[in-house]
Amino acid sequence: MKKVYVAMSADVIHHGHLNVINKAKELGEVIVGLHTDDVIAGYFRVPLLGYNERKSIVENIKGVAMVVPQDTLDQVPNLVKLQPDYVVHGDDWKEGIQRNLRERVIETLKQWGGELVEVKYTEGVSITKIEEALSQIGTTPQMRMRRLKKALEAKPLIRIIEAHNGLTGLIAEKARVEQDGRIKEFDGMWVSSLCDSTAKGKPDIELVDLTSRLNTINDILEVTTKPIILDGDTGGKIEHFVYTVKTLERLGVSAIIIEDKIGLKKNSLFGTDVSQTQDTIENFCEKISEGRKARVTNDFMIIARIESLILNAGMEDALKRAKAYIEAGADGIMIHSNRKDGKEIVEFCGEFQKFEKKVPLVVVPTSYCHMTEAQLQEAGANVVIYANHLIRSAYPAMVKTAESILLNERSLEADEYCMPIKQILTLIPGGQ
Ligand code: SPV
Ligand code: MG
Repeated sequence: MKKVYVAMSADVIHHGHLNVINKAKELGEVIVGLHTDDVIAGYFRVPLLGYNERKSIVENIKGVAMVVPQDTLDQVPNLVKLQPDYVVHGDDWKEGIQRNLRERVIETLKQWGGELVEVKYTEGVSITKIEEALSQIGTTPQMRMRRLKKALEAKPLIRIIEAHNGLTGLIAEKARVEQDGRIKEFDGMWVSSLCDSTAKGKPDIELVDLTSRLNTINDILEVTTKPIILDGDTGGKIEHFVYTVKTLERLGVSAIIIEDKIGLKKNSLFGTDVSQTQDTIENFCEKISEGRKARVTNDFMIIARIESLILNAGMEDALKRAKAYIEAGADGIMIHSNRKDGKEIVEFCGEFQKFEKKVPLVVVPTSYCHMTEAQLQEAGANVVIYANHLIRSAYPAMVKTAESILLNERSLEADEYCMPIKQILTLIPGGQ
């Protein structure tokens, strides 16, 4: 019996997959190389189904003899191991990044006289269309909440961007670029206290109360499906925090990050220019553990944010607190810094890697914005939050337009800064 190799993701199974498998079946015994979760997450998006779930579906397709993990996009390592007589693939990989992969397959097969067989791409199947349809259906609070933990399991680093209303939520949901054959998207949204307050014309001092923050969250929930991380400021009084946890979990928010400060909270990026007080380790640990007890599922995450570096309390204090907060049950740690060089963040991340008990590590590269995601991942970060960039880019653009109208006493000159009327009318579908 000839050996036939077929690589696939099989996250959303459709008749195109079956066409390829049927062709492969005619040629011999079919071995499916199933892309692992991190391959799909790295090149596309976090898979809807995990590897084992996808494996058991594919194993049960008639004609599939075996499923093996395909842990790179490149099939060559598996081909060398299995030495199949045939590789079967859709004929849609002759262009773009896939072209290179195709050539490598052909070259490798030559070593033992193997052959690439291409099946005509199945017309009418569009993963993008299927995805659009799925996003039209929407999500449930439970499904959305889980997506953050799933993304953390599937990817070494996830990227989050701030959203402070429905429109910025839609940008976070839909922004998508393709680069070197990889699809890049944000994995979720950060509802920043700074941006939520600023959008309401108020200072970032816990003045915007929970009810108002929940209105913002609700506007975002209504038009998006990606996970939400709430900037929970200090979390307030412990007695109040337990209610906040229950409310957020019920809504389908995935995580709250609370910072270890008490008294009148000011924004961390002021550093020591304003007076701010750090909470005691004991009190903050109690807040974390009471929050943990209040939640109904394990899917909701309580992430502890350490302000020691912001308040000049030192690296040792930051590390001591990280250990204590993890012991108290924190599902993640956020380390913040307002230094421009990023060195203390890299140092903290390095020490954090040595901990026996580890949880996902969150960083917010606002001050040290020269650092790339690759560098932060290399340092040991698992979540990177772009915490204020949509409001910071929108505000100057809006001021420029307003000033242009004042100067010219008409809007003609400002028109070039504005999107065409036709485009704004159809930006949000369903208005016609
Ligand atoms: C926020 O976005 O509100 C934050 C992060 O808390 S920072 O502004 O950097 O303190
Ligand atoms: Mg904040």
